[in-house]
This record gives sequence, C-alpha cells and structure tokens, in this order.
Amino acid sequence: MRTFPDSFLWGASTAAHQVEGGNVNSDMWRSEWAENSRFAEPSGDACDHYHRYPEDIATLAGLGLNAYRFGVEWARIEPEEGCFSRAALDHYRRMVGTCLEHGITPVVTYSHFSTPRWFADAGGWSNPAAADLFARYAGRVTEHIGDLVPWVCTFNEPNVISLMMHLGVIPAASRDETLGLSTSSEGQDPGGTRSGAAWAAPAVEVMAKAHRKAVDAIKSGPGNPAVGWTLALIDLQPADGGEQRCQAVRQAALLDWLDVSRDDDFVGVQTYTRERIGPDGVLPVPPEAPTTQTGWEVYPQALGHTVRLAAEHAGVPVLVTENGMATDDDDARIAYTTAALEGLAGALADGVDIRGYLHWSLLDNFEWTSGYQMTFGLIAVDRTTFTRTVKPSAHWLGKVARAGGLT
Ligand code: GCO
Repeated sequence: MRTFPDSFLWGASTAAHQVEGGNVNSDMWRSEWAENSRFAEPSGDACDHYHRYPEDIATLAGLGLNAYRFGVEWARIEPEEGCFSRAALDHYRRMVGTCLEHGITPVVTYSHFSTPRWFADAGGWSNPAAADLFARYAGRVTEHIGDLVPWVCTFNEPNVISLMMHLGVIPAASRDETLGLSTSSEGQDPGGTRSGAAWAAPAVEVMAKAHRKAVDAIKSGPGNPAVGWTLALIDLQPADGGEQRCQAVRQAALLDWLDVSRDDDFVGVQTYTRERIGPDGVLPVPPEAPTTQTGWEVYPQALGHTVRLAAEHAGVPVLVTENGMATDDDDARIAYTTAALEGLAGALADGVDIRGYLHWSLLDNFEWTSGYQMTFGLIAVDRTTFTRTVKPSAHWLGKVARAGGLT
C-alpha cells in the first residue's frame, strides 16, 4: 500500500566535512590537529566523497532512492574572506548536475558546523558582521547553483549547542564533544567551553538574523528553491515531576527556534532519540534500555512526535533531513527505521504535511570528535581503500521508497 505521497522525497544525507576529506581550510580541521584535541582522530580523507561523489550518487539512485541531501563547504568556497573559489563552486554545480542526471532531487545545506578559519578567527557567530558575511557567501553559492536546486537548508542545527546547554550536558556529555565544543581552535579554552570559535553558543537572535539575511540573498538569486533551516529536535519528555523544567527547555531550545521557521518555506527536522527530563535535569538512560553506539536510547518513536511538534509550531511543511542510528547491527537499523517511518505514516494520516525522509547517513562517516567508530551509514566505507559496501538496510530503504511505503 502506498502510504506516502507519490511526490515524497526518499533519500539520505551527508555533511561536507564528514565525508569529503581534506577540508584543510576549516576550523574543524584545525581543531582536529590542535594539541590536546578532543577529537578521537582527525577527519583526514574522510570518505573521499569529494572525488567519489559520482559513484555514491549513482549508487543512491540505483537503490531506488530519489533525493540526496549534501553540504557545500564554506571553507572551500571562500578560503579567504571575500575570495571565492570558482573551482569549488564549479565542483558543487557538477555534483548537483550529477544528482539531476540520475533523477535525484538535491537538497543542499550551506553551513553544517564547519566554517572557514578566517571566519572563526574573526569571532565566528559572535562577530557582528557574521550575518552579512554568511549572506554574501549564500548569495554567491546561489548565483552558481540556485537555478538547479529545489531545496536549500541555510544552517544545520543552529540550535544544537543551545539545546545541549539547556539540557545541562555541556561541557561534559558526548554530544558536545561530538561537535568539538571542548577544544578551542588552538587547543586552549579562551571562551569557556567551545572550539571552533565559530560555534560559540550562537543565540537564536544571532542565527535568526544570519538566516534571514541568507534567505533574502538566496531568494534574490536564480531559481526558486524552497529555503529553510534544519533543527536538532530531540523528543523532550517530562518525567518524575520534571514538567516545568521540560517545558522551559523545550521553549528555549526548540520552540524559540521553530518560531523562526514560521517565515520559511519548510523546516528540516533532525531527530534521533528522546531525553527524559526530571526536576533536576536530564535523567540517565535506564540501564535496561537499548542504546546505540553513541549511547543514545534506541527510541524511534521520537520522530513521529517531533514532526508533529515542528508542523504544529512552525506551521510550515516538514522535511525530515536526518534520522538514523549508529550501530554495527544492520537489522537493528532496519527495525529502527521501520518504527520511525511508522511514526511518519501516522502523522501523514493525521494530515501533517511531511515532504520527505532523508536518512542519516548515506555513508559511514566522520562523526566529529567520535571519529570513524560510529557507523550511521547505509553504505560502509573501507577506511583504507574507500571501497563502498552497500548494507542490507540501503536495499531495504530503496525498496520502501519504490513501494511508496512500508509493505
Ligand atoms: C548532527 C549532525 C550530523 C551528525 C548526526 C549524528 O546532528 O550533529 O547534523 O552531523 O553526524 O546527527 O550525530
């Protein structure tokens, strides 16, 4: 039975820094190589996706999927302030073209955590000029590829640091380490807790301003892409008298950010798990609960809950831009994704406007400070030869896509 709309986007996601390799001009690369770096290992060649994208996109298409979300890398496109690389822009235009040749809808993220070193050095998002700098970059990218791209995400998870701070898990928990927050770009700790000066706890006002300016720049360029941003939406659940605290966290870390999406064409929802909140903060995952390689509770029902929250609160169409689990048990990945899609089917049946499901991730890749040990991919990548091995979950998701729903 086709439970999902015929126009539904079925695909997978990646982020430039996590798959491309050789992103030497980024703040992340510098953090990875800093003395006392918290990164388990440097990103190095990553998946060499910068060169192997034709093979990867062909594989995605061959599976029966019809959409691919990937990032363009600011540090490559604008290696020095105001100096734009025609070669890098051409590269991404070829990537978009490869998608279209294969009948794949490209969903392009303009900023996914990594920024150019010069931007980080100038204060990152706390620089008063940040919004204009980002908008200028967004305008240049759009001039080059906007005519071919139907979906643009300005920022990936601008709320993630705010979320982790409100959950009280910065600086100690794994998620902030995932983003390298505990290591400054030079291996010291000037601003308190975070690295990549660029990610110094950007507030909603700062990021909303950068987003709006970028949206304007994109809208005044060629093409007519739908534009939005993607948010980290953990399913926050009150437990044991934590109602008030949960509501406060939800407001500051999710709803204030979803408010910004009200003026957008869509909101990107990224959900992996839930957190239960008691009166004193986040409760530990109960020892009997199954967890993923990242230590997150296996809780696929979260997605159905968060798409409803996003649609209700932002009032715009929802695109699931990330959902998945880090596991070496591919059957568990299929079971998780099945349950997540059941949640989406339920929301669709209730009239929630969901435009697509993009699994995280297409490839096993560089999971920030955790390095290459966390395997989120539908496709495995040999760390020495870069040989790709398509996992059963990839074939399974392609089959679901072709059938237009779970059969
Ligand atoms: C994020 C990012 C991805 C991660 C993924 C798994 O949510 O942090 O968008 O870069 O790799 O979420 O942690």
